[in-house]
Amino acid sequence: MPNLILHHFDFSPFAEKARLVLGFKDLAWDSVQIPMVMPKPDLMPLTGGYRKTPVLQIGADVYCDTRLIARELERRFPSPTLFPDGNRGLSLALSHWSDTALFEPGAGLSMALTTQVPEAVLADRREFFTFMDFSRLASDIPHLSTQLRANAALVDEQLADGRAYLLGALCGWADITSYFALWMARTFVPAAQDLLASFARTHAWEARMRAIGHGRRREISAAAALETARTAMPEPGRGVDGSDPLALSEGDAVRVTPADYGRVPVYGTLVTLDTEEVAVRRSAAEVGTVVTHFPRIGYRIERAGSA
Ligand SMILES: N[C@@H](CCC(=O)N[C@@H](CS)C(=O)NCC(=O)O)C(=O)O
Repeated sequence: MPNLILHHFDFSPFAEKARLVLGFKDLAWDSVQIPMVMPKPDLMPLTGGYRKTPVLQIGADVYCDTRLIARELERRFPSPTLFPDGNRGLSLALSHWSDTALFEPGAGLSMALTTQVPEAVLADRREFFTFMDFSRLASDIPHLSTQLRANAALVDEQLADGRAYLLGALCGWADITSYFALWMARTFVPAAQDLLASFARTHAWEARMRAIGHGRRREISAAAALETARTAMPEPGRGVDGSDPLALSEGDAVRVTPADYGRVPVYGTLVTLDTEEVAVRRSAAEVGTVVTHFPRIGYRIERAGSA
């Protein structure tokens, strides 16, 4: 199998999820640091326009969005499992809660209060994070603080019986996807230390999560990652589910667009469509032919005039 290449930047909270999965599975991986704002000229040939962080590249296959990155790493490296005790569906469903209810108030507070994020990044995110009302951010600090605290309290309640991890004795995706939002709050929101101070069990759990580490990481250049894509063949697609309500067929020209924020469409030829994933084949001079994969949940798929 080609090397795992994570396109990310160290400050990215969503990338922290992916790094922890790599650590949890004790994997060796290559790291490509990408810019925190557009333009991202070495990433676009791989993704076809998707700009969010992180992106996982395996040869000529490009996996966008942590929800799919987790599934794909689990498929290729099943042990140790991210879904212990038969909790796969529940764990994956929890991503939505952590990416919105737990993450968004912390993200709002970090935009309002951080001194660490450069002005160019703040300016970019004002346009990009369409789920935030920047005009009332300053006056919303108390409200956002309550939302962060009330959602973090759910983590603490879950740990109330003394269990080590959210779903029991074993760590998994439920922990990783919940932890990343608290990692962000603690990293970027100085007031988070006070806001979360009474959650002693959560604090101890966070230390266990930090101890997972990031696996075996090596820095490589973006040029090397593009070369890897250019010299690899994408994996065969899984085909199109005939009972899918969109009634699309393999080979159809489609566009795939995040349904939440950063709604940039990616155009390509459909190779996989099922309830887990949508994948399109595309070509670009820098990478040759690649397949770009997205999770099904949270993405809109439409027919396109041309691929
Ligand atoms: N649903 C995506 C969300 C990723 C996301 O919003 N990442 C942030 C960084 S933590 C981002 O893309 N920011 C804009 C950028 O990196 O250009 C996922 O789970 O990967």
